[in-house]
Amino acid sequence: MNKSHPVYELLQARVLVLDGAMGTMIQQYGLDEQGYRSDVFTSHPSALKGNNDILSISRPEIIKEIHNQFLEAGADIIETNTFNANAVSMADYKMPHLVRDINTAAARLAKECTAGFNRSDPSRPRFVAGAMGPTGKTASLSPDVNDPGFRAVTFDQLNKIYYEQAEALFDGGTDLLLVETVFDTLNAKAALSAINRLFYNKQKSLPVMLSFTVTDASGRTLSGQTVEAFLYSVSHFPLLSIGLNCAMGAKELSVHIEELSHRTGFFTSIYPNAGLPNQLGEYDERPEEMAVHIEKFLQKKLVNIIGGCCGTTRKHIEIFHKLARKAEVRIPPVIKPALRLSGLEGLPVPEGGDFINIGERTNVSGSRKFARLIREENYDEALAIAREQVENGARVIDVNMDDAMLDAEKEMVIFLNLLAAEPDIAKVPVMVDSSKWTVLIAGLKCLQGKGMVNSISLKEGENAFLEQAAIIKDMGAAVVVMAFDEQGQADNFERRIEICKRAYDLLVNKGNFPPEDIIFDPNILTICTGMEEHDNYAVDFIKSVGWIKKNLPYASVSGGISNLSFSFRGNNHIREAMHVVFLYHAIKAGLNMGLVNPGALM
Ligand code: THG
Repeated sequence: MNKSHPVYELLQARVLVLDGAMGTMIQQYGLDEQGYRSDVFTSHPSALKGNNDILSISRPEIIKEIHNQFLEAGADIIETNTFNANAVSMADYKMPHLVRDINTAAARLAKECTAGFNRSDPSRPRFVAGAMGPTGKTASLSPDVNDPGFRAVTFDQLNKIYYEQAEALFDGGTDLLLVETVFDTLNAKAALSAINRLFYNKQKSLPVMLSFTVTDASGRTLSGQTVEAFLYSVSHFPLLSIGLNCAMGAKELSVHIEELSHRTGFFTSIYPNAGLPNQLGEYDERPEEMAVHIEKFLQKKLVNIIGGCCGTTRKHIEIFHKLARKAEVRIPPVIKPALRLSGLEGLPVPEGGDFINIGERTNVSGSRKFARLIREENYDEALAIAREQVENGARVIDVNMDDAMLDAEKEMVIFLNLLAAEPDIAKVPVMVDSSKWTVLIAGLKCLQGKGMVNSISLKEGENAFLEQAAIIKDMGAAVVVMAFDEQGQADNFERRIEICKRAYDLLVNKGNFPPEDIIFDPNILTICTGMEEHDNYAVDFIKSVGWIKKNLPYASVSGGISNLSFSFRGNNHIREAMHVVFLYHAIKAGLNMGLVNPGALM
């Protein structure tokens, strides 16, 4: 990430002001159908009234006038008029083919306006943020209550349309990108992945702002995540800022911005609606009323960027500008690196914290019952197994569909999409388990939370390993690394630590992979097989756990506990007793997660 951009330095010195609502300002012009079309879209086949984004082409003088008003009011950052300028939203107006033109036109207009102000007052640089809205579709929710596994849009489709929009904004010359009004985190993850690829392809990156919206008083997103869970889901991307916009008014957002501000090391932003909607669905909180709340955020040093969303006008921004000028700056806290997972809720895994049980039973090769239910497409009962695990204390669930009789990729997607619709299960993070790379990726594309990939290894060499890690990081997941290399599986202490050390150094130093997102699995192998060379497997595993915790900072260690006792299949009493003794020692040595049958743990 290009931290040398001047906006980073500026944010360390003072609070910046974002502009107000484009939509509300456009409304004041009272445009009719002809007003939207102007003489540019005279024969377009569908109605264009309400298509605000098209005005950057058909009525550029209006858009410039609005930008200039906000700049005069004191905005440091103005947003391009491109909230809906993506192929999904533009399809409603039969103009997805114009996405590129709309975005480049909007970026240029906004840049012309800031350039004017920057020339006349070079002491105060003004920036253009390329606005990218949420699209009208959600990747992690079904629009059809009778078909909870259905999705109107996929991660890949969103990734593609966001890439198109981001590239046009980039080419149009915006200074920043702003992914905003996020109501489904999976949409946001698709956008961030597209932006990551764009910056790679252009060999140049811009600062990226991210702003999400909570739709109920408890502070959840539309797709059900808490503020904490949302933050964990998107923190893999080196954001300029993260914040809240739209939704309820400033007053209602206060507890949520406070939580976000304390949890994140990024700069923070807030640009609420002008209060709660009135009976007509309009936002009419007056500037002085709204300013009371914004001023409190500034006094508590919760935010670095303030502005307005629906219903806010030039007058609001004028007052915010006055408040920002005298405000003390928020210094983002230093957040200690730690694994932080999420489903609908956050699961922090701090150093020295609780042992995390991972439910092993939603695995077609680990449970005959689950395998049968999936083969019979009895997904309700298959979900009941997941639910039971969570009720029995699983903090994460492992999902594995690897079976010769199944299309693992298809089943993974069906099951994870159905699971997302069950809040009592989806509250926990998911570990996507497969020996096939395509299945792992298909699974990640269904997760709005921060999950784990289970697993990758050095089996196919360093290049394949680093390539896979880069993709996993881009998708915002943590990764389980098995102690396996080109020579095979590590089965003694020396081989275990040799491979884990090598994998760690590669990931951290060469792959720039966050060490806290690595979970080592040094192979829990079966003891009591009757072969003497297997007798020391458990002890060697435990020794290697201690070594990893001591020598590979911030990495977690996990393992499949039930593997230990395969020799006693059918004799669950013995098996569970072995597991509990093994865990007693392994946890002491630093094992902080493990795949278990949560219902059976003594
Ligand atoms: N490391 C990592 N992932 C893993 C493993 C590991 N994933 C799979 C496996 N190992 C962990 N999961 C299980 C799940 C179930 C069982 C063992 C490990 C198990 N099942 C009973 C059996 O086979 O006897 C099934 C009984 C039944 O059908 O109900 O023991 O090590 N990273």
